[in-house]
Amino acid sequence: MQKYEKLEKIGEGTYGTVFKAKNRETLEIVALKRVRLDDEDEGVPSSALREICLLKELKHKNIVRLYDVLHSDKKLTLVFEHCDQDLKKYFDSLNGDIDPDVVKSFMFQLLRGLAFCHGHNVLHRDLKPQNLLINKPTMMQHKIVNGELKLADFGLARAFGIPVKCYSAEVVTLWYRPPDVLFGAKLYNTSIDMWSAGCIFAELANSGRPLFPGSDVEDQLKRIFKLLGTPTEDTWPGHNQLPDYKPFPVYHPTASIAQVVPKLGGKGRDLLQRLLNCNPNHRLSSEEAMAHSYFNDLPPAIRNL
Ligand code: Z3R
Repeated sequence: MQKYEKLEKIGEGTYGTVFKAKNRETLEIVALKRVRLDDEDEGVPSSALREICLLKELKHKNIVRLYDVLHSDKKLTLVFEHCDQDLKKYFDSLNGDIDPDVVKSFMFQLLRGLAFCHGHNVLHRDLKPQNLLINKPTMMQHKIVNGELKLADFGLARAFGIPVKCYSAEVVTLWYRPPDVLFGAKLYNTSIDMWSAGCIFAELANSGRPLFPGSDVEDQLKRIFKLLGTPTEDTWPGHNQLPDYKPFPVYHPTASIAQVVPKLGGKGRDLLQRLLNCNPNHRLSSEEAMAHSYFNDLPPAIRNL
């Protein structure tokens, strides 16, 4: 730890506080995340350590790099690439709307990061604006590089589990959780992240207004079904067999998703609808979503960013 000079606190994550820090030798700026586990006396489980060390190999421009894993005195500190801001702070700082081209650029980068991780069989399981990091536009090799977006905390959920409360006693948000998980599904696959990506897409399109800001599991599901319709045995066979299933009033899908994302055009709404499918088997994959016609006019500079 002497290797780093701790600077200011930059975030409160699910597992611990994040600090900006400087490598004393290279002067490189990094983000240090001290992971707090439920039972500090027990030390870090070896299974978790193995999982985390594998994440060091996950290298992609839309994934926050995990440079190092420091393990001593039963404590765990993760050394990450530093980024300018998280998407939550960006939303909070806005005074006006996000440009539709920025919505498209961020959404494409989010999907590309997901495609890379899913291609390596790594799920996120807790995607939310707080763990999407952005870099402000900069000049690179004489070109303006439009804000980059990177996914943080990939794979941590499998290593440590998702607690009900953050280490800081803050409640873990349900806003980005799909109905299958809310009904207690235990077998996860990549579709869990695709639902969250849909919720984040709508939030981007609405300049930071969350789509389903539920207060508890029941309220969360009610908000989802009021917009998309209550699932039936036809639309989602077997959903009523899930461990925490409970029946809901029969809501019919609202005439159009257009009312909730008025600034998104027809193609964007179609993509959103295909991500927000209650039946996990019918949700688009990240590769399919990247190939959607909404992205047809994405500038090559961003496609190749
Ligand atoms: C890795 C993991 C989590 C975080 C990382 C890197 N960087 C974070 S959170 C961050 C947050 C801000 S700046 C950098 S903030 O000032 O916008 N809260």
